[in-house]
Amino acid sequence: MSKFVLATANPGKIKDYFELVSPYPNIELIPQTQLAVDEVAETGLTFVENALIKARHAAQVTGLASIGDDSGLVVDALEGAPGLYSARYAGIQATAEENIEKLLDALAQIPNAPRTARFYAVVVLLRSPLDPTPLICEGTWEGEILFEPKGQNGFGYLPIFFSHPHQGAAAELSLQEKTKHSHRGRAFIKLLEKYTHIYAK
Ligand code: ITT
Repeated sequence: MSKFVLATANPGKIKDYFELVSPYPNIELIPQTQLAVDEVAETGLTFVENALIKARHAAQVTGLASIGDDSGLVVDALEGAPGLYSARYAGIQATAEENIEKLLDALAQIPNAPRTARFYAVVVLLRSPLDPTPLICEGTWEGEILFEPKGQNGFGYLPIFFSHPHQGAAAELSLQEKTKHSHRGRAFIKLLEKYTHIYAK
């Protein structure tokens, strides 16, 4: 049995990971919120730096191996914004609705803006806080920004994301469909394969 603290406080991410790990009975993920791990400042300038900061902090506080995730929505017409700042695009305490409104407004200011975008995730695995060889995998999910929100499922920017693999609005997908093709799903499955190959022999 391999046990990891999941270094996120985002309930939407936690649901995704529980779904993704469900076919693997030998992997146990414990959300950091159940282990009294506080949130750490995300001071990195790249997704990978922030994922490592979160994973290192959770490993340090709990003494467990950890999995960290940093992710966001990258919109081509906005030069990659909201990107690294997706969670706090409309302010530190911004709701998903406020972030969506700001993004749609920003795109509306650009005449004939291309709507292409992608979700991006980096997932890292640390065996200890000072692990010098973290496992690092990334995943993307290609799509386009809709003109208005559609669907009720999931979290964050899903209601304005048209998923190319599904040809539909991402917030209309079931959790199973979403995780199969999402940035997080692709990154995490690669990470599990790498982990099994390197450590779990
Ligand atoms: P943790 O740092 O505790 O993990 P967070 O929400 O702050 O939670 P990030 O800094 O990685 O995490 O921000 C990612 C943001 O990008 C997230 O809050 C959403 O707004 C958006 N996002 C990432 N993955 C998403 C997904 O699968 N569906 C919808 N929105 C997503």
